[in-house]
Amino acid sequence: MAGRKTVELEVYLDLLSQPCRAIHIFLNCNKIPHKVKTVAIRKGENRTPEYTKLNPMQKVPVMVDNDFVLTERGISPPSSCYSDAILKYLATKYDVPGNWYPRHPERRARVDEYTAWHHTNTRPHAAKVFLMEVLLPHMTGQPADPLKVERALADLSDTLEKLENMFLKRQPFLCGDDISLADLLAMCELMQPLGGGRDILKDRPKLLSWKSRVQSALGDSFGKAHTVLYSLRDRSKAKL
Ligand SMILES: N[C@@H](CCC(=O)N[C@@H](CS)C(=O)NCC(=O)O)C(=O)O
Repeated sequence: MAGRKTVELEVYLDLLSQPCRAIHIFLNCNKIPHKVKTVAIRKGENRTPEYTKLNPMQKVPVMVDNDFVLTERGISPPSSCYSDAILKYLATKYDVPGNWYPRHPERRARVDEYTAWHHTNTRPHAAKVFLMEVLLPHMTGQPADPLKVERALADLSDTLEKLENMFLKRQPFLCGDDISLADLLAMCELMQPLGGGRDILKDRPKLLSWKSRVQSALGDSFGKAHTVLYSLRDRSKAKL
């Protein structure tokens, strides 16, 4: 029928943003019909009057499901911000396999337990390495400060150890035997330093095996969402 709206779910994303990639992967992996509207942060598209009306916090991601607008409210890293509201909404509303965000109270609480921890650990610590090595040098034209990078890497290392020794101690995925929103959010964050050519998982066999389990559970959607980050990595390698 002419003019009939077929796609009602819209997401506003910049694939250089970690939580945006998590949403992109989740939607594609679960074949949820949606439309992507690209908001390029580097071009200031998150600060236009039109976008500010949609999300006064001027952040990505944003989801619009019919008339329901869900924005990610947060302050820039390294402060805490909350990137899981959209994913939890999508997993609850759409018919996706139960492993993503289990309905069983205890299993769901395990995912919530990780995502609460994520916002003050995995997210700010991995983001800070990217900030120091990629964003700040790009914005100021000055090289990264080695001391600040070293401090950021030490914080991140502490987080990686907790992921290995607590969350993955006796199970293949962060919250149990199958992939959940926790693994998706965590992996998208841990990929971010790669944009500066830094593979933070390369000397950590336990995390590398987890990464390959996560990647095979996500299939093509993982590579697709990371294409832009991979080109940034290739450009930064070319500079070294
Ligand atoms: N609460 C959000 C925060 C979103 C957020 O910090 N988005 C960043 C990209 S990852 C952003 O939009 N930054 C643009 C800016 O601060 O100008 C989340 O964790 O998803």
